[in-house]
Amino acid sequence: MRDSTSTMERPALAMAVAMLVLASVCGGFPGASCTKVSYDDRALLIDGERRIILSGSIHYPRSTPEMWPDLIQKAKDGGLNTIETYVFWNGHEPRPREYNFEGNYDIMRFFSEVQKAGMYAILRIGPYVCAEWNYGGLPAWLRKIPGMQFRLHNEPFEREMETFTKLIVNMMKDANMFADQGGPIILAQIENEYGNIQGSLPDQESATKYIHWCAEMANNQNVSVPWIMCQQSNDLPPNVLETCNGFYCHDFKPKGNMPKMWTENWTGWFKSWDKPDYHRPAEDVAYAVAMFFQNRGSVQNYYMYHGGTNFGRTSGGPYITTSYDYDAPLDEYGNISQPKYGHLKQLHALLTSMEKHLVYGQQNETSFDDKVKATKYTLDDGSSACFISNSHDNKDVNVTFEGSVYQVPAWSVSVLPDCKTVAYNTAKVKTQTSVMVKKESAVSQGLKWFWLPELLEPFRTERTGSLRSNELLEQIVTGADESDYLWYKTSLTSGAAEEFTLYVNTTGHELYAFVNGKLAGYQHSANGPYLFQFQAPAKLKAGKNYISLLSATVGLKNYGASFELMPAGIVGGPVKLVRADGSAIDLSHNTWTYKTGLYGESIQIHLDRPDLEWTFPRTVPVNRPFSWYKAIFHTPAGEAAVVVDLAGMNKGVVYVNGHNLGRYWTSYIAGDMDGCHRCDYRGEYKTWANEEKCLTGCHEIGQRFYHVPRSFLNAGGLNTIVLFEEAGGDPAKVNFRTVAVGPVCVDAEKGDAITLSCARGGTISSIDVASFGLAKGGQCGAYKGGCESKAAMEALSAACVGKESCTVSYTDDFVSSGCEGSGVLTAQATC
Ligand SMILES: *[C@@H]1O[C@H](CO)[C@@H](O)[C@H](O)[C@H]1NC(C)=O
Ligand SMILES: *[C@@H]1O[C@H](CO)[C@@H](O)[C@H](O)[C@H]1NC(C)=O
Ligand SMILES: *[C@@H]1O[C@H](CO)[C@@H](O)[C@H](O)[C@H]1NC(C)=O
Ligand SMILES: *[C@@H]1O[C@H](CO)[C@@H](O)[C@H](O)[C@H]1NC(C)=O
Ligand SMILES: *[C@@H]1O[C@H](CO)[C@@H](O)[C@H](O)[C@H]1NC(C)=O
Ligand SMILES: CC(=O)N[C@H]1CO[C@H](CO)[C@@H](O)[C@@H]1O
Repeated sequence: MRDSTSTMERPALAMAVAMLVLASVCGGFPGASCTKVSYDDRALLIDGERRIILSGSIHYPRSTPEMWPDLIQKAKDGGLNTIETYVFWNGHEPRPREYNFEGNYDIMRFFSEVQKAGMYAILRIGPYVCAEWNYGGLPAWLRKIPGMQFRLHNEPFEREMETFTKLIVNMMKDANMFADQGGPIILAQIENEYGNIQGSLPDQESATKYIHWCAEMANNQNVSVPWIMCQQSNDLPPNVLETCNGFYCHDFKPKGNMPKMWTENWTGWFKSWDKPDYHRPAEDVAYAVAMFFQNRGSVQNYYMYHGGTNFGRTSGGPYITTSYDYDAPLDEYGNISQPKYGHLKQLHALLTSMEKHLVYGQQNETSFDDKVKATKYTLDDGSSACFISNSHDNKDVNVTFEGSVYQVPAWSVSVLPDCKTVAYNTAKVKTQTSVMVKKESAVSQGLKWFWLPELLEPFRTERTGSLRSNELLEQIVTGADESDYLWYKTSLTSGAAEEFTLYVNTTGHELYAFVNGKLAGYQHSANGPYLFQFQAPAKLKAGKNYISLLSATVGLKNYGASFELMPAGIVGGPVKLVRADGSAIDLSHNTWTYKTGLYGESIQIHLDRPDLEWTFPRTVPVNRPFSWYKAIFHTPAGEAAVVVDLAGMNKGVVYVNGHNLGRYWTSYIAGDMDGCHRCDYRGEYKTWANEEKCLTGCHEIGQRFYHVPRSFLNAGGLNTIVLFEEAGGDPAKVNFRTVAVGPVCVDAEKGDAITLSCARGGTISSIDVASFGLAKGGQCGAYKGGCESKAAMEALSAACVGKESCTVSYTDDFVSSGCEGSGVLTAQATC
């Protein structure tokens, strides 16, 4: 063990050492073109040149290797120069020293795809990553190691963390992935958002020792690129760089000689089963990014650029959905989400064109009031680039700057690459909105369902489990999170038949209770407290009786101080049989036997082994808990993304051709929130304190559609879908859909070229609207009213119908049609 206190006493020396490492001659790797990465107070220096970094997060396990090249290329086409990802420890090391680098965990393949695309990479090892990922990425088996305390100064945790960090670093080194080896990696991260929780940890001295140990350990890896820590202002070790996470980071001030870096600019927000969908308006994301660069930011990353899917058992929370769409510029399926993608792409192109001004220019600010200012970046050659920002929530302003008047709408930034002409305003979205629709595929017709009951008997009655105890044990530690399910079973002898209420105090997340093999009741906890008191009628017979409790988790907590200690399952109980008169039999200290997982999991039903005898009943049992269903289906034609609609099901897991697509919980209806009823991009975007806005899907199924990546399907062939339905549903309603562009809409002002486009494959079938004065915040596809411009309607219809895309200039004819108004024309077409 390293004595980290001695480092703390020598910050200056440590810093000098860090600088020395960064400054050391790069190379020693024959044949590779080595790139030196260093930094100053303005920017990262790549081979001595200050650069701006426009980065986007794509988490490799949340898509498939077949999707990676397309996602990375779309990020590049969208104007980014860097891809950032966390590293997912519990995915790579599911059991101690048993590693997985296959399929969507093939991290080396992901980094070579980034390299092939000619982009930089940011390697965020963590290995605690939060990320709405199961247990924040930490393996649950760590909890079985004696003396283990997560994210504090203790030998077991630091040893395991160092072992994994070294493994990843050495894999990257062996493949020459670091910049000085000719590879794409320009930054590496250790730990993650520790500063957010450090103050709430039980042992402050241990916490500070730990975070300094992290920095020291990371620097000892000699990776030749700077190590960063995000959200670590209060106790920043000397040899790492600090970065900011949040919806806005323009007011963030790094300490000392460091550039202003933003590792997580949240493009949207994650979804939970009980919540509607979050949307962060494109105007506001663009505002935040422009403000960041206006205020000397130079390294910025979109969290997420592509969110993707929580396949298998990877979603965290609990209660994070299988979809991790995040309202990102690339949607869950990897399709471009418009207008966000296009609106940001235009901004990236401008920022890139202004790069020299931003990182070398002399900065000069003019304030008009406390929320309106112009910033000018001037180079020695006299050329300059400017921003004018207006941070008022609802006050548009006219600014006189260098002799010209500029109208700057509330909550927006204008970008003037030559300090004269406004090339872009963050609030004026010129990119079309594309509404994606899910069209039912012909392959859904006549699906025939096979059925198999989950074999419950062994765990409900005689069979002894894998473990025995006189205590009611915590589920995460007991089962090491090998399955969502843990059986607790006990027996008792009764002198006579008697009626009770079975009472179980559990920390969640779900509980099924069986009395003598019969299901007595089911309950799940509410998102948040998770603790609940289960009650169900229980009839005992004279003689031996069995009480079996099946506890299920729905993704483990990933955030908060000591998040790992948040229990799951029936920790200590009590479990009681209560009589009508209130007297009770306490079963809490009975002998309980334990068994992890379902029978179907143990024989891997999802792999559809030929020796398994499915029944093919005339009427498939419906609303029957603990059922396995199977059907064969054809691959939908074409290239469009495929989803499966599970609206008729209840709660369970869905597999296609043996791939676990994730948990489904279609009986969970999203609640109502005020945010469903307001959407003004102006003003700070928040996802807490009941200040949400721009939500959709209140009162709708939390997640109805589940992504079936094309690479999981047999092109042109037959496929198998297997459902494990835990709570009782109806497979007859299951259908497959393909994702296509439906209605498209665009706003235009005089002088603009109006472009409408159906993505690959589709053509415009009709122009539905071409009007002035349509209310802002209306829904594309449902626009009505306004004052129609006949001329615009005719011009667009002539140019667009039957075409994949079309461009029409907004001419004077359009306005002379008798419409008064703002001059903003809205066009809506159907693909
Ligand atoms: C890092 O470099 C130092 C100094 O050259 C060396 O002593 C150390 O062994 C290296 N560590 C690793 C992990 O390569
Ligand atoms: C969605 O992405 C897939 C994969 O790149 C592509 O084949 C498909 O054409 C895209 N669909 C749309 C509507 O852009
Ligand atoms: C900065 O702006 C102020 C106020 O507009 C002006 O007086 C000053 O000359 C400017 N400096 C530079 C270097 O442009
Ligand atoms: C800004 O100037 C324009 C053009 O003169 C005018 O129509 C508008 O009302 C002004 N806006 C504000 C907020 O003063
Ligand atoms: C239920 O369990 C929780 C957590 O284990 C415990 O804090 C609480 O006191 C228990 N409640 C009752 C009524 O026993
Ligand atoms: C978790 C986190 O970092 N939250 C921060 C996100 O950004 C907002 C606005 O900058 C902060 O208020 C939050 O604390």
